[in-house]
Amino acid sequence: PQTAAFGAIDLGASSGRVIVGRVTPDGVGLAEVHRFPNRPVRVAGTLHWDALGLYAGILDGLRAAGTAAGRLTSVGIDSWGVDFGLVDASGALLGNPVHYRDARTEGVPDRVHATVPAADLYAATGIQHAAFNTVHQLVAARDTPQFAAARQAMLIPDLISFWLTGVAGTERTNASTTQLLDPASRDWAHAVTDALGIDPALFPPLRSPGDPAGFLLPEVLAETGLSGPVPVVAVGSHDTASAVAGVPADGGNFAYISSGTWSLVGLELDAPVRTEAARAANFTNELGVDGTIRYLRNITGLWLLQECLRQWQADGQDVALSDVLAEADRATPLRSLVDAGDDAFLAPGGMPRRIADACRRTGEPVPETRGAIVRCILDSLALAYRAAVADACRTADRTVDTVHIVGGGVQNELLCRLTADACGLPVVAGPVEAAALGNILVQARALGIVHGTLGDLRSLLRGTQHLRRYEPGDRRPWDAAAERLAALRAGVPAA
Ligand code: LFR
Repeated sequence: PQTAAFGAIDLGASSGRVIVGRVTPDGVGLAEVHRFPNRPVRVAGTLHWDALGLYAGILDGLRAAGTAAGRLTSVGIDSWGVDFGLVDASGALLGNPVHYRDARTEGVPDRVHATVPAADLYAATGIQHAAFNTVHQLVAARDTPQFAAARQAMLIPDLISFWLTGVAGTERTNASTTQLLDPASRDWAHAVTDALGIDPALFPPLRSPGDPAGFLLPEVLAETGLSGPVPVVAVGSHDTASAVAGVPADGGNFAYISSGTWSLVGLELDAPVRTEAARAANFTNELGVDGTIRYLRNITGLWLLQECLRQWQADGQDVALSDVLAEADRATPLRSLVDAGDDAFLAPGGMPRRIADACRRTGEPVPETRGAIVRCILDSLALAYRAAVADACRTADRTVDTVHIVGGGVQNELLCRLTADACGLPVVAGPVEAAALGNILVQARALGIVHGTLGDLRSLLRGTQHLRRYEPGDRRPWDAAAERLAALRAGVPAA
């Protein structure tokens, strides 16, 4: 059978990867050929992404991909959502893209809502309220000299694609995270852009997963040693869209957790749900591959754990992730709970102290040891997942029989087990590299190596990827804990 090698560029909040996927009509095998750190840089008071550093890592990765695979059939790019670079009339990047964790959007949502009330914004876009949404970042940026010089705004994967090919476009799954797109028409929400005075033509023309996105430029081929022509394919360029495409589900009754720095928890739907109940529950309707809707809630995911680890290491403790997970496994279950979705945990720095502060504020026992802190994080995350799955099912009028966990969090066995217990549902964990797999399968279909629906693509994953199943245990302690968490979120002191 025909084998083809596809390059997936997958940029995450803490690292970037270039992965080669070998695809046959029967399945897909992956090899990570290069991984590089993604280190946000604070300069002159603003937190930035190091766009050129990332691009250099991508070129190194493409070179390694060529060495590993000989030829690449095509390349696809996905990354986190919402952020963008401003580009001038000559195509030059104006400054480094600002990180969504930067404080520039503070107070901006109120200004936006004064023009377009939050309920109208939701009705038009279906996107959950978050200060970091592109709409708020654009309003925060638009009085700057940089913005005055800008002709285009390119979302991160589109910017990388532009640098690799010279062709500008805006891929729809990621465009949906701007909170400026209508998920039903899949075009810009003109009532919103008009009201806010944002010209949608600032974004290059829309394109969908599977659409051609140009060819690697001669200078890129020369830098990487790849032999051309190498087409670039628009994939689900929002990493979560590619990750959901990479969920190895069999049938439709599943919830998913895309578990990385963030946890994105929800359902795949055919049509957006923009009811008042959905808005109150802060569910988003992002676009997925093949016209699907990713109906999900953002939960501050392993960020809490990553930041604690970073703090302990900065404090000089010689400690690794596996150590703190073992300590957490031995710690008392469900002793201290926090609201893992609290905005108080969004910014970097001092995370162990902020978790202790949150417990103190709500009258929860203050966790004193590393094990207790990490247990608090994992128990709280599992409860947040349970609530998100339940709220998604309630507001979308659906039932599920399985929870799929994909992404780096799959490697956290304790969290997978706690999630099964908390949800009272079997968890299927894997694959770790769902985003790269979703990216690669969409390319492979565009190039005619595999065929069919999203369901057909997913069936290729079930045979070839390592999956682990966790059966739920006793649900009663979790029912009680969920009530306790709901009370502390509502500000009712613990009994
Ligand atoms: C995950 C993710 C989320 C998005 C957040 C910020 O990597 O893409 O889906 O809400 O990052 O862009």
